[in-house]
Amino acid sequence: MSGTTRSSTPTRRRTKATGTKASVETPPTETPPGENQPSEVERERAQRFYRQMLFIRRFEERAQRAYTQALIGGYCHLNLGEEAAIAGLMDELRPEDYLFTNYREHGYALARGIDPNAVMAELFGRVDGVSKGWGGSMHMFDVSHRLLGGYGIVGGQLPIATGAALALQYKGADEIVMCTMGDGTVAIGAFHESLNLASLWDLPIVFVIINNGLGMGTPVAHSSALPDLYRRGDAYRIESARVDGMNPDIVASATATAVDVARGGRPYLLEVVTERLKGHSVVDPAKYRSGDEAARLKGVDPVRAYAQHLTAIGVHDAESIAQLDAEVLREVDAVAAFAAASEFPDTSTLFDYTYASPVPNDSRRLPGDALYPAAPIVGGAA
Ligand SMILES: Cc1ncc(C[n+]2csc(CCOP(=O)(O)OP(=O)(O)O)c2C)c(N)n1
Ligand SMILES: [Mg+2]
Repeated sequence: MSGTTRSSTPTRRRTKATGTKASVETPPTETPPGENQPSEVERERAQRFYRQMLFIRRFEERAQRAYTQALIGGYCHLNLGEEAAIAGLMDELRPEDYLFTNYREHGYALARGIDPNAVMAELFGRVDGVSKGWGGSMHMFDVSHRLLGGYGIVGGQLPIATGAALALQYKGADEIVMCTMGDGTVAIGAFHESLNLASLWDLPIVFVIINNGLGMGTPVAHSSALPDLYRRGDAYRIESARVDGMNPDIVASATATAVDVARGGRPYLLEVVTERLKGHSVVDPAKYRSGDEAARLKGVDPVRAYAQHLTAIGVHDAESIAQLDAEVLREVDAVAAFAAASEFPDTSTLFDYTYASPVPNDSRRLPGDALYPAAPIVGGAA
């Protein structure tokens, strides 16, 4: 297991930009039994990571099943393959830090500590959901856990997250913002505007690119003129790095550095290289993938790889891994049952939380209502 060296958290300061440093880390080498045994703290963290990753995996598989049973509607994007990235990233945030992410967000909500019942109930569109059933898969929002969305517009979260970081700086707070996005997001204008301002204003924000190789069906090399996405930090004097996102220890170690920089008053750009094991959303059969690519993916699984690693270093064995899996599956079954038993919101409450305060000309049109109210016909029959 790779040790994570944490520098002590600096107080908020204005630091000079250090330029881009790329560090492509390699997976940790296995430790022969008896040598360099992990410390108790490392064991606990490894067990926490594994449980988290396994829970996300089983939760997402359950969501996929529920979708095919028409218990979930609308869009639904899963974190299958990104479990290690999520576990490592989220573990380095303090509870009071803020997270903005995109529509591929269930795992983040879970790792942030939101009740899994509320996450699944949101997918089912029920009143006990984290957004009261009105947001669905893409729009989870929970101020108490400092998850400020869930955005369906690619890149929509970036300017808002940057503004939140400005607010924190303005207040002199010690909190930071983390804003995650996909590889397909870096060509959006808001990416450049946000990074530019974050650097000019020394904002306490970590931008994270979850590079799963694809924006829907488009490979990175076809969408980005500079496929080394972390190097886009250069254009804005933002320190950056690329890490292997298939191992939570490596992700956590890189995140610790990024978070320290942000808490010190400079933005950071972290590219986390991971895999999307299934289609873009649950209804995408991913036919654009070649046979070779599909075969390669069968051999890639961060959850399985971490289980093997933990078995090799003596943190788990085959029996404890199987027991844990059974336990998690039971929990996820209970979560799905909770969601199915929750009520649908009443349509009369549909607009209650659209705006924080009343807005003139607020449209209250329901599906089926006329787009424009019928205008009186001048000179028409009475
Ligand atoms: C502004 C905008 N353009 C296009 C879309 C349609 N769209 C939804 S997801 C997506 C791909 C984004 O890929 P990436 O940023 O890599 O995230 P991933 O889905 O891989 O997590 C696109 C083009 C959108 N939602 N918003
Ligand atoms: Mg992508």
